[in-house]
Amino acid sequence: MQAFDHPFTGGRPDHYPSRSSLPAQFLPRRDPVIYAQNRASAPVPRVLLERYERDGFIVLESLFDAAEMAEFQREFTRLQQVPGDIPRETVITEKSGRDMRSVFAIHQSSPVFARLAADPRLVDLARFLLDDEVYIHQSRINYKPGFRGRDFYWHSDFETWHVEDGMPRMRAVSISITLTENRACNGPLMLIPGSHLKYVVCEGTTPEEHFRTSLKEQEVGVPCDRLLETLVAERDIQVASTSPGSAIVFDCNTMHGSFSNITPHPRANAFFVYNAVSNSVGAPFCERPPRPWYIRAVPPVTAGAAEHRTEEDH
Ligand code: 6CS
Ligand code: FE
Repeated sequence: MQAFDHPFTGGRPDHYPSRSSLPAQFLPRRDPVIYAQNRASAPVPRVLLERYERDGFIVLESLFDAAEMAEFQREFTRLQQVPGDIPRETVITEKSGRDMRSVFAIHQSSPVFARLAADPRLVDLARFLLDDEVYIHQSRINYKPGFRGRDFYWHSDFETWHVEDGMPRMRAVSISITLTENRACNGPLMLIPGSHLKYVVCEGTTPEEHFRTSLKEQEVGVPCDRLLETLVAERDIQVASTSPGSAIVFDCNTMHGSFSNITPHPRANAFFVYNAVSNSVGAPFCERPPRPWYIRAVPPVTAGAAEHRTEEDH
């Protein structure tokens, strides 16, 4: 399929058009899943690499020990208790009221989570998978409190990061660290294996300041029922239920979601999104301004990225 040329991209090719004039459909993935050339140097066993390439995600059980987890949980509790410590705009509450839903840019608000974001167990894996230097495109804690933690409807992160943040290609990976028990009952991450290999074109258009609603309840940039049914019919949903201190590593385009938490057991996960520097975000692939700094980090200024951004930002 030829790249799509929107009237507003100034001739910049869009290889993954969505929320445009195209009807809902699958487009083929045009990018590798694992970019590394030499798999012998992988920081995880080959069997996990093969599973990641096939499924679009892997779970690394007990990556962090109890002492490390205790520190992360203390820090998360602190972040909730002293809102003054973190910029107010980074706290997203549930649609229904005051309950905290997410806190963004935790790698910038918290020295503890800044250290976690830079931990070699995460960064070395991201660098390997993306075969590039990486930067944090986005970090957050999704805190699905007991009784009232609401769902995250099915979506591909890449579809949003491409359309709204200007991420050119599928060369980013999310690593989610479980801060609490992720049980089958309290709204764990659900993923559709193999979904990362297809790009789900979504209908509709991006509303103004979409992030003010999408981070509470996403209704635009989500797959239609027909395409979701097709993905699930090919390979059924898998639930990432796991203990605290595990890492769920998933490709930027893997379809995922999670249901509401009506149990007394909170489900809190920290997410770090590593983007390849060569895939630095540029102008959005929609007619809206870039999203704010705490959702879409400004990429590092390096020679390559600067040239890349200049070209992109025409
Ligand atoms: O819009 C975003 O970037 C956020 N939305 C979701 C549902 N997942 C990725 C990210 O946190
Ligand atoms: Fe997501």
